[in-house]
Amino acid sequence: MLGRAGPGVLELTEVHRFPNRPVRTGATLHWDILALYCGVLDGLRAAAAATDGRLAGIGIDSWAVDYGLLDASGELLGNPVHYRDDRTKGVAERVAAVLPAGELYAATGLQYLPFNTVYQLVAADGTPQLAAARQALMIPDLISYWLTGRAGTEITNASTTQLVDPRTRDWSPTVARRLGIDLSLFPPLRAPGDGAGTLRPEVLAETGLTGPVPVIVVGSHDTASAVVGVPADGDDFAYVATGTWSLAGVELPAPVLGEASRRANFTNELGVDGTVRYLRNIMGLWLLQECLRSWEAQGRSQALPALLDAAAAAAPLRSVVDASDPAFIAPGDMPRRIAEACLRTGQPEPRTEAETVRCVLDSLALAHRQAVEDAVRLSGRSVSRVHIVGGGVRNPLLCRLTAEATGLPVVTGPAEAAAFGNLLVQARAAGAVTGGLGDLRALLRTTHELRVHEPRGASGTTREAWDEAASRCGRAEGA
Ligand code: LRH
Repeated sequence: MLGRAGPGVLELTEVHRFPNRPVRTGATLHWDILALYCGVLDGLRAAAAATDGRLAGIGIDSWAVDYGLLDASGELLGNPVHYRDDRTKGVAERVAAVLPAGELYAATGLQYLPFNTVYQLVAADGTPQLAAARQALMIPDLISYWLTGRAGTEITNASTTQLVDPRTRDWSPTVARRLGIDLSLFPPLRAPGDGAGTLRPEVLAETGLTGPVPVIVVGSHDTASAVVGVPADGDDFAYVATGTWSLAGVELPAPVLGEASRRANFTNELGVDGTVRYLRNIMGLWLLQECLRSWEAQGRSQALPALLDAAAAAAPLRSVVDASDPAFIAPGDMPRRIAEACLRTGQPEPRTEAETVRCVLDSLALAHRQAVEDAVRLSGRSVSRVHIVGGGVRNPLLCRLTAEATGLPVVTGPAEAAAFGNLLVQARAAGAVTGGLGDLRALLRTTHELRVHEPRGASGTTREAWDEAASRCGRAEGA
C-alpha cells in the first residue's frame, strides 16, 4: 500500500498484492516467508515506480504470535511455523502443570489461545533448531531486519507472545523463567514511532528506491494498527476488527486482569500510545474462507455476492456454532466441521451452501455481540456504538447482523484500517501529521465516508431470539 498523509489528506493506493500460501512439508505447516519477503520487495519496486523512487517511510505490520529463528550469523533457521500447525496440541496442559492458568493470566493478561508464542516456544523446546537459535524475531520484525539489517522487538506484537506484563509493558522474567524460555532470544523492545533503521543498500538497488528510506516502527501487530484505524470519536465505542479473525472489544488505558476476565477468555493486547486492546479473538471470516475453499475444491464454487444474497434470504438463527471454538482453527473441510458442531448441539445441520453461510454469519454476529457485552461488563466502559473495520466491511450482511445482534448502531469502514493505522503512525513519526489517537482518527473521519447500520432488525430478529440462539451453541467459558 502506498500512502499519502498530511493535514486534511489521508490516502492509500494498492500498488501490489500477492498471495500468502502456507506450505506443509512433512507434518508441519509453515509460512512461505521468502515468498512473502519477495512480495514485499515487489511492492516496494511498484511504490518506487509510482513515486520516482522517493518514500518518506516504510511501516510493517502482519499477523501476530509467529516468529522466525536466526542462527549466530543472523541466518534464518527454517521457515517459521504457522500458528495453525498442531504442534501446540496438549502443550497448554504441560504449561499449566508448571504455571497454573490463573497465574499466567494474572502476569500477562493474555487470552488462552493454543498458538500463543509461549506455547509454540515450549513445543519447540529440545528441537535442534531452537538449540541453534541465537535470536527470535516476530514476523514483522523479521521483515524489518531483512530490509534494514537492524533487529528489534516491536511491543504491540511482543504482547501477543504471552511473555509480556501488560502493566509494565515489558517482558515478564518470572513467566519466562518458570517456563524455561530464554528471553535474551528476543532483541530489545521498541515502540510505534521509533526508528527501525534505513533500507540496506542492496534493498535500494533491488527496488529502485532512493536512499535514505527510514523504516518506522508502527503497531506491527496488524490488529494494533487496525484499531488505530478505527474512525471513532470519543471513547464510548466498541470495535470489531474483521478479517480472517474477528477481534472484538474496547480500547482501555489499563489492563483488566481478574479471574472473571480470564474465565471470559478476554485478552489484554498492547496498543499504540499506551493503550490496551481488551478483546476476544473470534474465529472470524476464516470460517467462511475455508467453506469457500472446500466448495471450490469440490467444483461447487459460487460467486460470493450471490451466495451472500442467498444467505440473506435464508432463515435467521436456524443453527449457530461457537465461533470461538478452537475446533475450527485448523484448515480443512470446514462445512463438515460446522455441520458436526450443529448436530453435536442438537441443532439442524445446514442443508445448502446458503444455509451454511447464514449459519457462519449468524454465529459471527452472535460472537461479536457476546464479546461486546462481556467487554462492557468486565471493563465498566460504556459503549454507544460498534465500529467494524477490516475486510468484513465488504460483507454487508455480516455488518447488518452485527447491528441486529448487538442492538447498537454499527459504523463500518475503512476496510483497510490496518494499513491506515500503519500510515497514520508513520506520518506522525515523520512529522506530517500531529496529535494523539483522537487526532489521527479525526483525520480518518474527515477524509472517509462511513456507513451506519441501524439495529432495526431487517431479519425480524429480536433480542430474545439472539439470547435463545446463544443458549444453543454451547459456548464453553474460559480455557
Ligand atoms: C489477525 C491476528 C490476530 C491474531 C492472529 C494470529 O490477523 O493478528 O490478532 O490473534 O492474527
